[in-house]
Amino acid sequence: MRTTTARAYPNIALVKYWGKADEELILPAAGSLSLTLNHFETTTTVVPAPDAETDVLELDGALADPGQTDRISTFLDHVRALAGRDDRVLVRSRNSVPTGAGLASSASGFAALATAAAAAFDLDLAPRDLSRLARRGSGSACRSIPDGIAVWHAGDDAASFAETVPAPDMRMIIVTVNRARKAVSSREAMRLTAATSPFYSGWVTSTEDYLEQMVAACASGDFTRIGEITESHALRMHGLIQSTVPPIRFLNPTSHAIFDAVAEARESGIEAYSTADAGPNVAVIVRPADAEALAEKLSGFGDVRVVGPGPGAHLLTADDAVPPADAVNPAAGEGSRA
Ligand code: 2P0
Repeated sequence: MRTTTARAYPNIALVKYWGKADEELILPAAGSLSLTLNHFETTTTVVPAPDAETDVLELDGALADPGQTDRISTFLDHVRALAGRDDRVLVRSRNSVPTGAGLASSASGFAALATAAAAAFDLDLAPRDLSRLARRGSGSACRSIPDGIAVWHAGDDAASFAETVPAPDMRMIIVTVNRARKAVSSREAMRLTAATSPFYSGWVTSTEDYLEQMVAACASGDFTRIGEITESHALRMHGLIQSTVPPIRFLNPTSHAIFDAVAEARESGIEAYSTADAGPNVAVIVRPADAEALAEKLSGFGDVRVVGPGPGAHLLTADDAVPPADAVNPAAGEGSRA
């Protein structure tokens, strides 16, 4: 075993994942397609701790709470099973935005952890197998393993991985409306949707249809069709989520105002389309040449940032290792070596 460091970026889906076919294996009910960003990264160092009895997680310079540590420990059990080893590890992870603050993402977190942990345990995984491993941490994490625009296939455990697909260059404008931690997790909200929405089966079949159209639109470089599907599918997802019992609403009035402003921009000749995940923040896809002008128009709604297609998860050198919590904050590491 060795100490390793990896970096991964969040992804935003243009065809959304919302619902599982298998909770244990984290298999999606339908495929999805996303753009991996080149900002908001997570960097994670895995340090072998052969004498420790439990895994330890340091998150953003402080010891993580037991719930977060249990979740990564369960994930690390999959890595240990693949490696045929029982070693515990110390995980140091740092997000470029605070965890739980709207944009910090389980996708970048588990993609970075999967990449660092696989290398720490000397696993030599093919890209698709690394994507399958990341999926076990959080479904959307499998899409942050490959570069750029990635499709995550529905299917059984062997078939359900993400891979890059050809697509035209584009930019995404992230409009951060609210940085608060969301009231309901995606995982819980997905479960409630499958259990209570009368529209769920229609959602699954129509997602498969849209994904097929989206892959074709990406291959032919048809930005207009990519955008139409993106915005329509996002609104369908939010309609579906609002149809749960009890209802869940992630979009707020500012989110709706941004969708309206983007529609107005389209009327005035800037072709752009909106999407939003399980929260009020809005992501807008736009052609590269129009990105700065549209970002300026949207700047009144919140923090705006223009991002582009980013790299898949990758290993870094020892120079990039995340420092120990007690080096960042002397009080935070107390107890971590008990
Ligand atoms: C997506 N989301 O496709 C959708 C759209 C949020 C809204 O994937 O239970 O954190 O860990 O597999 O990956 C968020 O779900 O859920 C998500 P788990 P995950 O990006």
